[in-house]
Amino acid sequence: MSKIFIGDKEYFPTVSSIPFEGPESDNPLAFKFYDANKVIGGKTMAEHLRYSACYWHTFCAKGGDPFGPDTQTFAWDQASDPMSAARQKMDAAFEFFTKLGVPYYCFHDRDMSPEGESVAQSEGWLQECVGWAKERQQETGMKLLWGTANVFSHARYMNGASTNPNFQVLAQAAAQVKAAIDATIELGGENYVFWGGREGYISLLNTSTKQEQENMARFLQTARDYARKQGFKGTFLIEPKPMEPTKHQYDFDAQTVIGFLRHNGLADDFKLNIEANHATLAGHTFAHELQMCTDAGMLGSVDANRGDAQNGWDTDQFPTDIYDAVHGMMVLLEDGGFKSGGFNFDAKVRRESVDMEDIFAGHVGGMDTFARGLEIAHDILNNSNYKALKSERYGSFNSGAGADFRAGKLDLQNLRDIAAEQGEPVLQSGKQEKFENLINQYMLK
Ligand code: XUL
Ligand code: CO
Repeated sequence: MSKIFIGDKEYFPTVSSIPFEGPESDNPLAFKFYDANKVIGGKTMAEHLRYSACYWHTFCAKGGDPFGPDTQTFAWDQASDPMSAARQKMDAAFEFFTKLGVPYYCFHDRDMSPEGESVAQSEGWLQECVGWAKERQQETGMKLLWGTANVFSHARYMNGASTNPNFQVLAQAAAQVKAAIDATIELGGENYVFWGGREGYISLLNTSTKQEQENMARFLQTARDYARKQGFKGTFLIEPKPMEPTKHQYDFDAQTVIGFLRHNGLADDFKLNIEANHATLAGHTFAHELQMCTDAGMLGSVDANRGDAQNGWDTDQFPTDIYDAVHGMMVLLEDGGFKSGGFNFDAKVRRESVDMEDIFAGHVGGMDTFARGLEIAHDILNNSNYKALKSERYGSFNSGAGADFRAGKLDLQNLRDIAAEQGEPVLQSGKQEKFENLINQYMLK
């Protein structure tokens, strides 16, 4: 087995580069469907899917839950001081990315670099880590899909960051966002993400929701203006989530966020980062949230994961549901695919998955799921009569009075007169069962 390691130690010695071996392979650490160079509809799988691994779940979270402490032990956490640990963690991370064969990664400031005792110390440490990351990106060819700031874990953010009732806390969040934007620019990041974290409320009794949302908009405008002035050309992304950690998050779902961005003059710079588990927490499907974004021309990127069908919190499991992947890929392909975004695995192995190899297995499964989803969705859209069936439902708008209505040529009196003249419309079947059967036919053939 050829050694791949960054720095002076190999952190995953039992795992080599993950090969593509095809669906007949029994090797759990081989791709069955993700063949990076396979061309589907003029683009390689790698170009379509733009896979990314995340720093936080993969190298920071260690299986702790509200009922018990960590179950997983990481070699890089044994270092004697926080900056040595950060450096070792980065070596492990880049070894992992390289062996897995993902082209992108994502991070929060505090995933990569520890919190200092002052704003200046935190900034200095982050800059040092960014310097190492830049070297490692050059060495491995890895690229940054997006950067972000963790303005939700520290105690000061318990009442929110940009929506905190205390201006001093908002300023602390701004300092972190500024440093994280600088880091993202330095590392050539293609996007910058804002996830609402604790931007929401627990009790309406003590909360001025109007002021908090105005402050959030002003904060985002200020961050955007700073980044653009510094030369950031990438896309800003908002990641909707309906609840958790606050009872009610302001960025509830895609349609809420799209309205907020348009209302606040942010729609030209911001798009959305859709997370599958957040979609289901909002009572939607993953495909619905993607569709709302593409309808608005605002689909930016995807946090790929899944929830648990029986419980109502953010379990961040690796995506394995092929049906969901097919539906999601159909929406994405109909929109022409990713522009600046990609599939970032915002997913973690289970608390009980304590072998170091398990993080490879989780990503391999997720990458295979969307690769197969891509193939099936492409087949449905290009070789079945799916699109024709769907557009037939709207055929009455293609000519005559229907087309005149679409063009804004009819007033309410005209519509009334048409209704009176035509009489009761013939019932037109929605044919849902035929649509569902068609998807299954292409999935199972
Ligand atoms: C939290 C979540 C975050 C964001 C980045 O639910 O998804 O990890 O993706 O802050
Ligand atoms: Co996420």
